[in-house]
Amino acid sequence: MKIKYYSLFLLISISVLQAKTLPNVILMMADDLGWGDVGFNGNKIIKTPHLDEMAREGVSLTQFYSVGPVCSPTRAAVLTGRHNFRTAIWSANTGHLRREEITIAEAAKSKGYVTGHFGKWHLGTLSRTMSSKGESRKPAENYSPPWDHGYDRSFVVESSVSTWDPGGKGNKNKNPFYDDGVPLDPNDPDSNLKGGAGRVVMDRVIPFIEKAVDSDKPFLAVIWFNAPHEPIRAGPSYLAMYPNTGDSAQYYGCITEMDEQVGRLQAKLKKLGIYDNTLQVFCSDNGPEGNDPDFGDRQAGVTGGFRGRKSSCYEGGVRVPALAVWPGQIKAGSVVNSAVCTYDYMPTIAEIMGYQMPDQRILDGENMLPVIRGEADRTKSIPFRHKGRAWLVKGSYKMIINSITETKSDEIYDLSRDAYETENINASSPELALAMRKEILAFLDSLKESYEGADYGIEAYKPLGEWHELGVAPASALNAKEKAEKLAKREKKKEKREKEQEGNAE
Ligand SMILES: [Ca+2]
Repeated sequence: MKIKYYSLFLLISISVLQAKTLPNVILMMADDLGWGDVGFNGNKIIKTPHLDEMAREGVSLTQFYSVGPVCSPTRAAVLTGRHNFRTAIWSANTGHLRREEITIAEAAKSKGYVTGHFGKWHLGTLSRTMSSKGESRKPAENYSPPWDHGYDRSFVVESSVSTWDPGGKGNKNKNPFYDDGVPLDPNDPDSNLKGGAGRVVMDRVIPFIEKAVDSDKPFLAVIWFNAPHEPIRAGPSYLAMYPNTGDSAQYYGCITEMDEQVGRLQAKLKKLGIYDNTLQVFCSDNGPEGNDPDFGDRQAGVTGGFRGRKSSCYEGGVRVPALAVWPGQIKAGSVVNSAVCTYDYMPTIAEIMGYQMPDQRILDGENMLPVIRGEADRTKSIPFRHKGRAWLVKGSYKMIINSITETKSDEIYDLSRDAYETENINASSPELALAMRKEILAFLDSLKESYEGADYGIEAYKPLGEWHELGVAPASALNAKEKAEKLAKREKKKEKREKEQEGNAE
């Protein structure tokens, strides 16, 4: 008996010791930030000095894929290491992170980490009775808050909020911030929801980190900033940094506000003496919103020349600005041009923390450490699926398809010499086309199996939501009249928002 107790004691001692030496992990993400919207990717207008400094202290990742070309899909990939269709998230504001998925927060928690999520959530509703998107979002069905997914601490908002005064205007607000599950009233003087959205979020991150350090525990902090997603607004001091740029100053200013908070975090990590023992990754969740901007547009994001923007399967939709810092582990000032993506977070974190998945479920990424250290190239292809298209990045090639059976419109680009996707080499590469198509179709089958619950080991699993076959509209797809009504409603909303933004700009 004594021996048993002794072994148990030894085991606990070892795990405490391991937990102490394990690195902290901070995953930051901007919302709709274009590849070309940061100084470290060559932007000459937008001031991002702190992100640029991080790139100098770590690695700049020039071919980083968000995976989703819109919000929720990428966020599902970040937390699970799996494509969003596996958890029945078809696009932004549809479906939710299913309870049966294993998140990076759950993995970290099981290894002794304290876990926190800050900023946007976008993976389900935060209340069973209310959604920022109204009744049609089915809040009871899609209730799936961070506190049900392995987070000890959360300060989150269901969907996008203004990048300035993000708390909204009052109690009619259907999209409040939830502080550990409790909705906040922006009119409460103690709610601290005024000013820059970056600061509002970072004011919650920093005490979380200080507390973790005090309790001698490693932490995982996931920080999903609101900038520069609509409603795009910047405060007076940030607007003043961008004279003579018209409405674009709002866009530039909200990015600089976020950057300032990234800098504040860096200073805090250094002051706490944990900077060296912390892996930090920063990326965006998809390409920039809107059309190619004219001078003075509020949606002023740039892709750095890549084709397409938010929602697109082309590089401008999914290739996003990214960097990683981990002093002593990642070479300062390095640049890695090999592909990495948000699917890779789960395998990377598992490697760092010594976490083993409890089952054989498919992970779509790989441990990114050898790649971002410049020691090896990626080994796995990166598969994508959004709406009517599926695509694959395999080595330097990228294939895009929009039908299971029809191959006429297939596209292949050689990204090593044609990163802007101007020359479709599909017709002249029959063997490559065959191999890549086969891989994409196998991926689509595997998505469907996961959607049906094959990974969960639950007998007769009943998935919510209807499967979306490539090239076939789901049976419940809106008819023409419904579509027209929905479009008109959206236009009206957009006009109203633009009016509000004009009002705010005055
Ligand atoms: Ca987004």
